[in-house]
Amino acid sequence: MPQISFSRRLRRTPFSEGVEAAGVKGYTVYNRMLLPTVFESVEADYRHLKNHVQVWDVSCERQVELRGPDAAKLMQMLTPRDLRGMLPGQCFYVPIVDETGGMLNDPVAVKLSDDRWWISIADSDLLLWVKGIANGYRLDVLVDEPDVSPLAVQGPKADDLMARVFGDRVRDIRFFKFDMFEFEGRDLAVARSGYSKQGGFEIYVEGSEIGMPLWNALFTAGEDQQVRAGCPNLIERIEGGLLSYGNDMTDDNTPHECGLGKFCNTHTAIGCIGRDALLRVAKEGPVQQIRPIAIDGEAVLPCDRPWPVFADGKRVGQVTSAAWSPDFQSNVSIGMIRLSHWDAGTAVEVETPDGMRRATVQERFWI
Ligand code: THG
Repeated sequence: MPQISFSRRLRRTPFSEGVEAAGVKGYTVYNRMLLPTVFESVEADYRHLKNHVQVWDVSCERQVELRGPDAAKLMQMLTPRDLRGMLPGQCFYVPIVDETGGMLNDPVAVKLSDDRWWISIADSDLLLWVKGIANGYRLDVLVDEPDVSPLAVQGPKADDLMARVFGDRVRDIRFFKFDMFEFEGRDLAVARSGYSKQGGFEIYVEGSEIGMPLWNALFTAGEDQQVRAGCPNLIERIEGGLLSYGNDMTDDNTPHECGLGKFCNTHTAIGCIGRDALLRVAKEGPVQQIRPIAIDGEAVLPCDRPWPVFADGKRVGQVTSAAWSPDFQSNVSIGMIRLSHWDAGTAVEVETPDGMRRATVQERFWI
């Protein structure tokens, strides 16, 4: 296979030295930055994540910082989720939509204070959209990308490892909340969140200089817990129904098509730029939606382009993420399926690169 060439445009991270020393075997590019995808093997990494604890370099989850008197107003313009009840110390998963109601990103919003927010973005150039809105509407707010790199600690032993480095107070952090913790004289936001269903934390590492010291502190503290370097795991995130922007949805999809209607309060999200468009489409309801799909047969190949889904010879959707699940002894996948065929139990066929496979729409994701 050809290799990807490295250059200044493909950004390294404050933890890249540690990631390489740990023997990273594969990367993807995310927000123009390196994101590890494999250490031992995707299956071995999966097993270790479910049994132990991993440290993930998710620096590529870049922050768009909003700072100033209009920060909260700008944040609400970006999303149909009603943010009025959101308090400092909370994180919200927020669909971001354009003027047509199309998804531009699905980040985690972090409210530091009324006039300071971080938007922890998925893989799209949200900074440009946000700067455009702030300037076009002449808002009193600064928008930039700070030197903040998230480091995730995920897995069943995450609480015990984090308590050794930051103290027992980390155990008190509730899901999608954060608190401040000191490391080498810096105050860092530590949230109970992360792109897995195994539980854990995300440390918003402010200041690249403390990246490797923190990385090393976690590995030293976790030696007897079998801590390893890891990364978002393809199998585990499909089992858990965690969506990947650019893969499972794009700006052609509304939040409702993505199953993110529960994160929309379009009627009360006054100021949201996509509000009128979403009110119109939400009235009819979506005609296609994200579904878990079990694909029969042997382990599928990697899904690097949408796989058409058919029923009775007619196209009824596509699969955009797929992997063999050792725990469920089946291929697990995420697809976008038309209304006529999205009911649980519906039999469909998926055109994979090594042939047509029988498949079944599932009632819910696996974990
Ligand atoms: N953490 C942070 N930033 C991120 C991600 C993250 N930016 C990129 C990407 N991941 C954004 N996408 C997601 C997708 C799913 C979730 C978070 C970010 C997620 N969803 C939970 C679920 O679906 O079970 C819970 C959502 C909720 O109940 O509020 O965690 O992972 N910092």
